[in-house]
Amino acid sequence: SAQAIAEWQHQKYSMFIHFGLFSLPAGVWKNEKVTKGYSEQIRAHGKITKEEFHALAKSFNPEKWNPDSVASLAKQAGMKSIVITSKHHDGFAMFHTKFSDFNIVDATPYKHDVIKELADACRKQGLKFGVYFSLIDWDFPGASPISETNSDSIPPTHHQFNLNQVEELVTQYGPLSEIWFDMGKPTLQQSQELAAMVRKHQPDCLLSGRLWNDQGDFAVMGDNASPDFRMGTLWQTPASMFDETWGYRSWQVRGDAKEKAKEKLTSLIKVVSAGGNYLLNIGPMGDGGIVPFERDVLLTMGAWFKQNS
Ligand code: JFZ
Repeated sequence: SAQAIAEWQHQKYSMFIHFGLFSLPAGVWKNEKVTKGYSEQIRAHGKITKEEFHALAKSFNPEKWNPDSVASLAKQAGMKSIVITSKHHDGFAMFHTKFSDFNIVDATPYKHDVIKELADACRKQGLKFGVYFSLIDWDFPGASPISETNSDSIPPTHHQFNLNQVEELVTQYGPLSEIWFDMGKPTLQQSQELAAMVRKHQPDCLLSGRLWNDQGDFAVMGDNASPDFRMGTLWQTPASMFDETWGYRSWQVRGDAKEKAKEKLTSLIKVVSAGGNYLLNIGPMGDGGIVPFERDVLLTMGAWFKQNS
């Protein structure tokens, strides 16, 4: 609806969260830094077998994760919504799906439905809520071993699985402001079926352009990029704190939080003044805690808004 579009555009500044089973190895596998690729993709770049990766779930117990304080951090930072990874390329679901046991409730000692609890916390605090959902899943033959582009086609059984999980997400987690579909190479029909599934249940949920085949509602720029011309469409810039990774990486060199806040404010202003939405990422640690550096960056930005609004 026109109102949903206006509300989405009005968000301007939101929190992106890359949190998943990948947060636990945090860019290290068998005592070696995995320097290739983003840390949320360590399953592929670290050449971790399916058995090894699935076994990690038994030690995933992010007890420092606190959805209420994450939501209030977003508010203090001046953000209007949160978009979190419900399932990344590694196939681990951060919600209680009944279509695979490889999920946070059934496979870990933690047992909380992270998506449900964050959705509730956002609603309580007046924030919009959306989810990232990867169209590729390295548990499916055809997508694994990883291709260099992550743009593999999606076999019919995997597509049905995606449809099933998307249906869970749009029926069990309250109103979603957006679904951030990502990667893979669906056919036109597959993209249409995914869009139809969402619209049947949630006509006001906006879909990212990475649903492909022109079925999305908003265009997604490259990491930290903004267009040099006025776009004729809704658009968003996802921004990582560090160019090297979105998911937590224990050995990341972080530098000075004030300098980082200045850099991110500069690109936020560029994006928002050109009509885009700015989605700034954080990567919580394997114990669920927020990286202190990232918290400092967000609070510094929030303080700047208060002073300058
Ligand atoms: C994708 C994912 O593969 C990645 O792990 C992360 O989740 C990121 C937000 O999205 O990676 C991309 C895809 C496209 C671009 C950049 C990163 N791009 O077009 O610049």
